Amino acid sequence: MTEITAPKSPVTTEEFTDRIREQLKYAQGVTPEQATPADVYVASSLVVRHYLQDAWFKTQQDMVNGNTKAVGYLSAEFLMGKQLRNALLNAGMIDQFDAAVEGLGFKPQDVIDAEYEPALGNGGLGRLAACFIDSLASLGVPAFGYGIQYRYGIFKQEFDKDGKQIEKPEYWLANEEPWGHTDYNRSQRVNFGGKVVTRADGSKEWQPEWSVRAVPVDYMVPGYASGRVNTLRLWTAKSYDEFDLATFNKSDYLNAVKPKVKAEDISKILYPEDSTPQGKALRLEQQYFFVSASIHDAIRVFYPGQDKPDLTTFPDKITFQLNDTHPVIGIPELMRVLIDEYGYDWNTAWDITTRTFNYTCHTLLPEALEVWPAKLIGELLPRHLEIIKAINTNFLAELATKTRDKAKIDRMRIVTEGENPQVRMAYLATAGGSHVNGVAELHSELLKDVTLRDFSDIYPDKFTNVTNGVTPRRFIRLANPRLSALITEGLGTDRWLSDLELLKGLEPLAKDDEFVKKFAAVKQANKEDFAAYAKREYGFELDPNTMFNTMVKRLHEYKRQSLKILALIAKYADIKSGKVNVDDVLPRTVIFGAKAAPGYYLAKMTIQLINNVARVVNNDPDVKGKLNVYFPWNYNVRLAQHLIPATDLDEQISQAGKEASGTGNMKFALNGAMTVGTLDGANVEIRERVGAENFFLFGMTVDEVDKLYEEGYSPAKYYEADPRLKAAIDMVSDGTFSNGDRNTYAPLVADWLTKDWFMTLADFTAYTEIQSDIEALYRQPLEWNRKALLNVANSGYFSSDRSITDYLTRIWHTGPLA
Ligand code: 26V
Repeated sequence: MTEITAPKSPVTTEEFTDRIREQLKYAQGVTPEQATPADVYVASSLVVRHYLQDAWFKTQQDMVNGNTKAVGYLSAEFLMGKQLRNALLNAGMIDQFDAAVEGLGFKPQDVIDAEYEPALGNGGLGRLAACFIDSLASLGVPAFGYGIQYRYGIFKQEFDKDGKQIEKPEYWLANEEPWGHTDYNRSQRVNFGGKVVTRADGSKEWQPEWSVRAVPVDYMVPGYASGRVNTLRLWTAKSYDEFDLATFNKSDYLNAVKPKVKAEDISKILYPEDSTPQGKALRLEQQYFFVSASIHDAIRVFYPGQDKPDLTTFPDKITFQLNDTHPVIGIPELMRVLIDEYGYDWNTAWDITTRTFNYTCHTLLPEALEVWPAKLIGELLPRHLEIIKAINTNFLAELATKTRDKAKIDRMRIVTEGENPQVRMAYLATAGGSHVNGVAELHSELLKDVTLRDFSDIYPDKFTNVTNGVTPRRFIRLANPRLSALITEGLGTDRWLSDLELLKGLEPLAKDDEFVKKFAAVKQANKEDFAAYAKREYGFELDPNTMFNTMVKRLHEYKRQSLKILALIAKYADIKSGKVNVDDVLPRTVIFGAKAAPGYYLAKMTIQLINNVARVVNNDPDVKGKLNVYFPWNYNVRLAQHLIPATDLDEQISQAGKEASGTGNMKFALNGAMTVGTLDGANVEIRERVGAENFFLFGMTVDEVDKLYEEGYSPAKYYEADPRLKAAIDMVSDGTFSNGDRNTYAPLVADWLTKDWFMTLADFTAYTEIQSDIEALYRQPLEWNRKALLNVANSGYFSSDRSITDYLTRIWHTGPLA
């Protein structure tokens, strides 16, 4: 007997239908006959929100009245993906929704698809934040997600006729958006600019020059089967004045609206860069904007109606997690609020602040660590610069009591010396918070040993690891209903959705050929679905009887999409030169998904190359359909949910020591894909858990990489040494993928041959060698699927519920509401 523990529906199909009709009538102003799927989407979403309302109230009341410390997850990005079906699942109303919508004459899928995806994140960091707030609510932990409601999300990616990336604005808020509730009565003033004056009593007064109204837009975050509903509070920037009347009266209309435009620009657009900080004033404005509003909001929530709250209890009310360095300006902001607004002395304020904040680092690339020019901070936030300098002075004094190593102390400055002093945000976060964590074991080790080495020497207890995870609700249950049903059948319960380690119970079933065949049938059906989806959405003709081999992630040199495309070209060259008989080639469909930062030249050129390899290879009759390359544009959460369940082989091939964790790797393993990967990020832990024999490992280790850098890396050597690598690179140079033009990819080729910072060439041979193992196994479907099933069975650890549990015990020291 199968034990079903999914949340009980609060509603019958009949009620659901009536409520949708009601919303269509009163909110949408249409009859069911006039309604479009988009109308039904809005109406159903409002119905779901109504059903969640009481649980939302209760969660807030229990949080404020009880004594369970809440979590404030401060993040510049929340990459939520579509809301409706997730909310239906978590609230237990999926079946009633499907039946009601069908009864009204609509296809549930059309209604779901009518939702415009909020793409308020770049990639892994933003999606992790979304998984984490789902898990917090599912575990019943009181929490706020705090961020920005950008009017434009990450750009919409298109390809032009030459295969180049084109960025189009993603104006998601142009559409009706039923989930966010704009709460004008809970807004906060956020100030900028001006100067600091010292009062007669020696206290400081910031006299700002301009201010912005931060208005919260609240999203419900329903927990899965927990009865709890948390809040994602995204701030939107509004001007205090629509326009300046005096200027307007002088007929200077443009200047009259300037202050409004400037204020509202703050939440206008998500920065599409995810590695090189540009040091742009607007970005610092965004960071301060949401963090300042959030801190004041937390004080409002936890000390309601109190003029003189006792803020020494603040760290017992809420703990703020800094998602990367983007919200780190919150540390001097809380100091300022405590000292200037509430009159605490420095030491008390510092004690409160350091007990309130913790910092998660999400990168290993030194160039991705944010550093702000002190001058810029001084112009925008003069009082904060004073506070940061004082923090720095006190910190250096404290260090002097802990070490005699002057050089070390000097390296640890939060504010650098010299003509153009810089504020290092990662250092400020480490000094100003209780804990620092990396996002996978290897990453946390490297943080301690390399990136923040001096800090971990002096404050070893601050450092810890929390390996990332992903929510099984969205990424298994919603994305892969067939596999979910099979798991539930295999385990005899659906409790795995809230306790993912139960997947371990599938392990014995890997010995049962009948079960493995069912598992294989699920994958096959998912591939057929994806082929139909790709046909509909992109006009692609995918053959579901080929291996689906996927590489989806941001385009970055360190992630090494180049390695994948070069290996593919080498295979193509083998076919063209007759070195391999095309009839012996294992049929493969390679699918890429990736956005490049608009200013990242080599990344954009790599996209162009992949598109042109696709054009040439897919249309070459010599290939006989054995190699196919597709690059669906605008990779996003929706596409991920379709593609991941249909993938046979996933690529996680970053240079060892560069990918902090990866979370795509977890989603693929949990959906029964095999991984080809390096010993990097969470790959290491995935391989440990699923077993070395069930993971295709290749490439240099971190130590080997370091050694090679030290010896002096010369990529040309590898080009000369491996004829297949040479053939592939030559094919890129000789115009095969550029209609005969030899210049198109010259900068890319020059980079490979002379710099190749991430050692793509050095790992090429190992990468192509492992392909024979992969292909040999794929030719034995039962054995392949057995191993893929073992990946599912042993990946339960990678639930974001487990990550959150680790944060609770290691960092936050709180738990579920009573
Ligand atoms: C960094 C920056 C740098 C300043 C400019 C704006 C900006 C915007 C976003 C980011 C985030 C880059 C860091 C990031 O996404 N890290 C990824 O975090 C994932 C979740 O922990 C992890 O799985 C990936 O390995 C890691 O690359």
